[in-house]
Amino acid sequence: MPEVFEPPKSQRMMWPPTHRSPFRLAAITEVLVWIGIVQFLRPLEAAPAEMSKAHAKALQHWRDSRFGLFIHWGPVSLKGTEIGWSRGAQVPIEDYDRLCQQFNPSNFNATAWAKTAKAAGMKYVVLTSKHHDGFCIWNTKFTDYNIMNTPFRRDVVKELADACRRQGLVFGLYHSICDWRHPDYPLGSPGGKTQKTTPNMDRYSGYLKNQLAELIRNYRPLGLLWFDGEWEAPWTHERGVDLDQFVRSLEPGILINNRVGKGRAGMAGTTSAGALPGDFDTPEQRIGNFQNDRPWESCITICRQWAWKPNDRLKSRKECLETLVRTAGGDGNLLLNVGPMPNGEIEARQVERLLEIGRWLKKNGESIYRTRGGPFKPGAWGASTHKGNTIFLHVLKWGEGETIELPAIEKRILKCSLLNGRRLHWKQTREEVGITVPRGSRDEVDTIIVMKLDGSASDIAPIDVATEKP
Ligand code: FHN
Repeated sequence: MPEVFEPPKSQRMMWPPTHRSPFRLAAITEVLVWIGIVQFLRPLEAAPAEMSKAHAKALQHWRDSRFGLFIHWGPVSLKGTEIGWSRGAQVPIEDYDRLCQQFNPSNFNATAWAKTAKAAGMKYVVLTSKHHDGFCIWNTKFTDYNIMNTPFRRDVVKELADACRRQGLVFGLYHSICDWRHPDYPLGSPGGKTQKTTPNMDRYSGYLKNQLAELIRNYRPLGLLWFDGEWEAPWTHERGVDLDQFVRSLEPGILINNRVGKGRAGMAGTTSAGALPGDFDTPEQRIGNFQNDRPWESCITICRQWAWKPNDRLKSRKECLETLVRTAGGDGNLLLNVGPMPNGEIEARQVERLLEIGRWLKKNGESIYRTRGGPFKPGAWGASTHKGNTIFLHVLKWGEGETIELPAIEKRILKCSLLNGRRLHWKQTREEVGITVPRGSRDEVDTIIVMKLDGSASDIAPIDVATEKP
């Protein structure tokens, strides 16, 4: 039975300062009831075979999805500064922690967010449940520093989880292991550079597990837990292994990223040998390198900041599409981030950018969804994806001529055409493949060539393509 830890009253984040109940019996009763609920709701232990089947199915669906929406949101949006990192830096700690008293995103509409994600061609959504600043955007029993104690008083996690389910999207949560506000977590703001006076990491780990159990049980099915904030000293490999096992015991099919452990290689996001791997690697603010022996997902902001920032630089349609194509071409997923405004809306120009991507995917999605990366590895020329006996060439940059020349492949090419069906002239020798696309038939961003083979494209070993333009 997972430990249910109720921090002593003095440790609970009381906000706003509330009348302390004289009825301690009520508090004890509440804990006992909660223990009873946890015990009752605890799922029957899934046999390892069932666990692996549910998990393998979830991982394949996630991998086939290729594209998801990341959302960094909280009271800090009122300031327009970076979530977590601006606490005690650009924004004094006391001011930052009081922002929740003004947080009232009255235009928040979970259905609108979920419909935007769906229209963007995204198949899953990952929302920050708690970032490094400790603010909890759901109705948690384990701290008063949460959304229910703001003027808004609505459970954002519940509303978005329900909306995603109605739109057929997998719902996931980003959850920060580090917590620069919680008195038991040893490090504090700014940026983990200060020491708490009376830390208690074991007690904090109990708090972390209690909240994760709450999120898994109250908002199921939770498809994915995107851990972060694991890089600081208080978190250890052993705590990661324990947390990974704890979460999977509660939700056998859940996906967990590699940031549950201590093996992430910085922003490259790959997992060091021997480290706790989680289910996928997590390159950040960059397109991951070609890697088809382990799932990975690039998390990248549509602007520059993770949380809302007025007049932030918005990535162009071309940049977003190229990022998606190169990520899929590397055999990875793209988790594209928006930072909603303090009124609860996603900025209109960000919504429009997402809808532009969705319109592109409506037309070209067969070259992205349910594909694997390669066999021609990404390069200056572009990238390739494949499915069955088809290779999709995504030509992003052309040379002088009208012919793209690629290294030879051992499968025989049966046909080359554009995605719109227009047949193309091609030649195949033992040395190379050449495909001619008249200038007038090219796309300004991504010219997609469909190459049909006499066998499965996945039989072809990944091929490096000369880095100069074709
Ligand atoms: O510190 C966080 C940052 O705020 C953001 O949440 C990104 C998203 O993956 N992760 C951390 C930086 O690596």
